[in-house]
Amino acid sequence: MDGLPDWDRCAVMGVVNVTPDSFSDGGRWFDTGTAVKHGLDLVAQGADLVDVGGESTRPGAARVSEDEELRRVLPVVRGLAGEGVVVSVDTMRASVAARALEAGAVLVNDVSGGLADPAMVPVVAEAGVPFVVMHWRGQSIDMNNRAVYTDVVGEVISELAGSIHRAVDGGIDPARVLLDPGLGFAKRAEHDLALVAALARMRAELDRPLLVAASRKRFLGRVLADDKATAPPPARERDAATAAVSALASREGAWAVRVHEVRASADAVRVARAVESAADALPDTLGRQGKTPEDPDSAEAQR
Ligand code: PMM
Repeated sequence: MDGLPDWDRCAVMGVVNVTPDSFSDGGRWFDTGTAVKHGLDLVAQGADLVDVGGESTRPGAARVSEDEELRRVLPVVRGLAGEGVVVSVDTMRASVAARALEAGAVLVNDVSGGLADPAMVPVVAEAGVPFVVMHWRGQSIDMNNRAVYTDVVGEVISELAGSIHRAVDGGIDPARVLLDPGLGFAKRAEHDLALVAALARMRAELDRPLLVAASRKRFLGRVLADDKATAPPPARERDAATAAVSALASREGAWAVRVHEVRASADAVRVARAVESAADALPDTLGRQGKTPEDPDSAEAQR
């Protein structure tokens, strides 16, 4: 991705939520010092970049004020960037994105894909930084009411295509647009699973790098609960399931996974990369590595 280091595998984006109320880690990294230390710990555990956010987007969450979001995010971005960390800012506000970029962030992650704030696309275009466009159907306060689809994969692809258009029309270099299916945002568990199953199609049809953010989300709780009568495990007991999605996403060619617990996903993407290299080296009857000696058309067989 233009403007970022070149990772030769799926990257791992560690999450630092400077919020009192995020669904899985709200309140844990709420003061600047703790948040910066946590970001550095995530890098030590294998994160390639760190996503800093100051506003919870869990279902039902109300917005925080701009001043409060700035107060939470800026010192943490500054602290991490000052230590050489590749920082992205998770915000729907253009003003917060602009100030975070000044403070050292190098990527803007907007869960609304530019829809929440009309000033966002111009700010990102002017800064010339990579922009994550997530599939989004409206603010978290009532997003669950919008989890209605007849063909979730087709609709998410076409709505994301609309967001790409708006971003590019607004001056953002298409080479700097990243896409995210928005797992858990106006989606039920079956929608999230269908989207994870369709990552390759999404990549093929939209032809942009994908960020996959399954970390600790409800659909994983639902899968682990096994049946509807069993309570899902709490968010912090969904990290192994998250790492499983990281391996799958990596195998489907995702650009990055966004996770709260980094170590397991850092291992997962490295294993997926090693398997991919091994697959590339296999003689392949379809001819990916040239024809095998047994192939009647091969030079060997014709001798
Ligand atoms: N999910 C959350 C926050 N930011 N950003 C992107 N690009 N994709 C997501 O799915 C996403 C996000 C939800 O809250 P969390 O920070 O606790 O994961």
